[in-house]
Amino acid sequence: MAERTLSIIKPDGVEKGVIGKIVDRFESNGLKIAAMKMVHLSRKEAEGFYYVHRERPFFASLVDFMVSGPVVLMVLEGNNAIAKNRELMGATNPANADKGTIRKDFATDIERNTVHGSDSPESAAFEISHFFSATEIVN
Ligand code: IDP
Ligand code: MG
Repeated sequence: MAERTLSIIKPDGVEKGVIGKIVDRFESNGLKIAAMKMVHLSRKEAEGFYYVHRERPFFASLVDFMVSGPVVLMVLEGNNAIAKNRELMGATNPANADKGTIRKDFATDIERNTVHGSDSPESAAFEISHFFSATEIVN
């Protein structure tokens, strides 16, 4: 089923200079870039994006990290894009991530884990609309 999902290359991924390598993983595995922009998130944007995690003990630190430098926001499109992106990303904690996944290869730790990917159709719809207007996404 053709689907869209939100991907973020987090500040550690931009800082490490692996934007191109990460985009290549997506394009080489059947995911098309339907929208893309580099931005430096405001605290308000980052807090709104991670609203579901607001009660978690790591929330404040996570928001600090996400506003610490620029990020690359992307809409990825393809068959089962949500699950496919999560598979390419690997586990949240890179120590537990499978070989060959983005987080295994590039992440620093459970917080600075290089990429974000939506985890359900509902979160994908919320997250895409949080950062992109309809006219910014190509068909
Ligand atoms: P996910 O990104 O794999 O979906 P979530 O549980 O949704 O993982 O957590 C969102 C983000 O919060 C993670 O990607 C990571 O950056 C950060 N995070 C998650 N768990 C921890 C933790 O235990 N300590 C610090 N940061 C965490
Ligand atoms: Mg998540």
